[in-house]
Amino acid sequence: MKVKEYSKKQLTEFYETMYRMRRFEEEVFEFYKQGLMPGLAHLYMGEEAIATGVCAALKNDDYIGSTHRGHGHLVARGADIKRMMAEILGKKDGYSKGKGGSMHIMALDKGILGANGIVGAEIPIATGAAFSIKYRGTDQVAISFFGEAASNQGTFHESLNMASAWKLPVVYIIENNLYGISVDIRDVANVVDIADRASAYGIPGVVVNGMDVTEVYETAKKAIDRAREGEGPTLIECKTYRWQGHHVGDPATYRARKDVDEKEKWMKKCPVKCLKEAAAIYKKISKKEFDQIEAKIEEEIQEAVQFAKENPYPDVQESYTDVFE
Ligand SMILES: Cc1ncc(C[n+]2csc(CCOP(=O)(O)OP(=O)(O)O)c2C)c(N)n1
Repeated sequence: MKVKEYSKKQLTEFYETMYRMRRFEEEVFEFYKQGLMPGLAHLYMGEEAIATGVCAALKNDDYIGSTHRGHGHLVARGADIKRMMAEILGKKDGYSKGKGGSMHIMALDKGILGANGIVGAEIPIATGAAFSIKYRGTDQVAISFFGEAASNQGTFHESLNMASAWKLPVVYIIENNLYGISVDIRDVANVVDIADRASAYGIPGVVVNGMDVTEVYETAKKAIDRAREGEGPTLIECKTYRWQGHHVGDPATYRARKDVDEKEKWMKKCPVKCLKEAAAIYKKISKKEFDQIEAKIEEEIQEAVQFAKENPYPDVQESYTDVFE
């Protein structure tokens, strides 16, 4: 990890963002275990470096197409964690007025064009946003985050072809955590690196260590700058792992059968822990400063938990608003 060349300010921002995501989701998992949460949530734990690194390279008015595993994308864009928590508990002041839950958090003020329960749907949405940018002649960029399984969907191939042919300002980020629910990507794709598929569309394809926030940031920055300058899309594959099952209710026994050490091996590369260790080795952030950062975030998280719990459920009449008739 290249922390040596980074300023204390930048490293602090990376750490704060990743730590906030991690603590946020630990509380979401608790909600589920306590039976407080209607429905499910797909946790981003383990993948924090990806959204953090990519979003650090964006401007405020850029767009994001997010997924069913979207908490990290929202936190990285500075979304209000109180409103996120309230949404997850189905409460009135949640981002989608409590009607969408974890998989349908929309935060247009942060450029988030919606989390999405339909696998692969965020790819044409972000591509469409990139088309609108080109059409309007602004210097914005659209990011599409999606999993490796989504790269087997037709939407992936159609979008990359169109974005390449029209040189659209979009960057495609594959969060390759190896499994699509319980299906191992190695059983359903005959390529080692999905980034290789970029060559079929005449665009750059890059593989990065998705556990290293500095590597993700540097690669994303190059691709984003390239898109902003009108040179078209890039496909970036981030190799990563999710700590939990596919969703909060999945014990992920399929992983244990394949390789008992797999989770342990990946957890040693924890993006939050590794950044903390590297920043300490290079004396960029002291132990006392880390304690202060963590205490500040803990306070924010506890406030969000309390807000979400105390926030009322929406009025029953709300079920008739914001719907197509
Ligand atoms: C179009 C569609 N097909 C299938 C599903 C069911 N489904 C939900 S998540 C998922 C796996 C997604 O895997 P991936 O894209 O790699 O993302 P990850 O969950 O690993 O982050 C599937 C098949 C769905 N929601 N939408």
